[in-house]
Amino acid sequence: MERILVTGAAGGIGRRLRPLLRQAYPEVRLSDRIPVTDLAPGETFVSAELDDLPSVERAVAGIEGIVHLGGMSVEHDWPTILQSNIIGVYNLFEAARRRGVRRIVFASSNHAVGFYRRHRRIGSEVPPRPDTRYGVSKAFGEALGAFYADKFGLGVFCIRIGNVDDKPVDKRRLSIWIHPEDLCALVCIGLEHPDVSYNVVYGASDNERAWWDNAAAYRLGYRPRHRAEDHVAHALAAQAKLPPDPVGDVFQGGSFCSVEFAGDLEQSGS
Ligand code: 15L
Repeated sequence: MERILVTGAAGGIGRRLRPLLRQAYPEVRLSDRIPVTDLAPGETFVSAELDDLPSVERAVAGIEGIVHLGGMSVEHDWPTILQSNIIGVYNLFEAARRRGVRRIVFASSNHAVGFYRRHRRIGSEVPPRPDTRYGVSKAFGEALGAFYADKFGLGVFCIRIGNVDDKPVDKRRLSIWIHPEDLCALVCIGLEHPDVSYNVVYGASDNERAWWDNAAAYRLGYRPRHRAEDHVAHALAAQAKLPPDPVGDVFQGGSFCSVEFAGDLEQSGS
């Protein structure tokens, strides 16, 4: 693959992936609603509003594979989630179909399954248990990906990303952290691997405390190089400064679960 598009390139994950993707792909087109001005050789920028299909179609023209990081990356009010993560992701898949794109790597999130309890170890085939409107939108994106894969033959690779950072920043992140280099390795599998048709994997490094069985990624050759446990002292020291979260501490989604929570702690989740 020669020409890829990274949507949401101005965001935190986009900024971290750009230098790594440049090493793997000769032409990297970046899109965002915010201009990216620090372009490196091999990078170009095109402005795109995800809720405007013609502008998304212009952004994907001539592209072989898309890394879709765009949209709202945390919980927000419904009108915002609807525009950016429901209508926006539909426009992205539809534009890709119209323009003959071969692969989409969809940045899903652990918050699509955030209401699973921490004592459970879940694989990527479990039903969604979203913890937020944002998590619902990620489950929608995964379902839309399955539809475009099955109906139109697009290769779709959904990564339920944990938390991308240089180090895990608290106890929860020891279970779900992913180093940018490991995420880039997963993205490249999603764009390149011949067996990708519709796949869902977890975006996690080699984490001893993982809540996720990531066999689906390992089967495709994923071999993470980073281990959360190497940063355990840092993460637990940061955790010690945080207030307890009686709801969030029960569920994998953490504070995304506790915000607005009015459920029954015994009954909610799975
Ligand atoms: C996410 O999906 C968010 O995009 C990110 O900002 C983090 O909050 C992460 O999940 C997390 O669960 O730590």
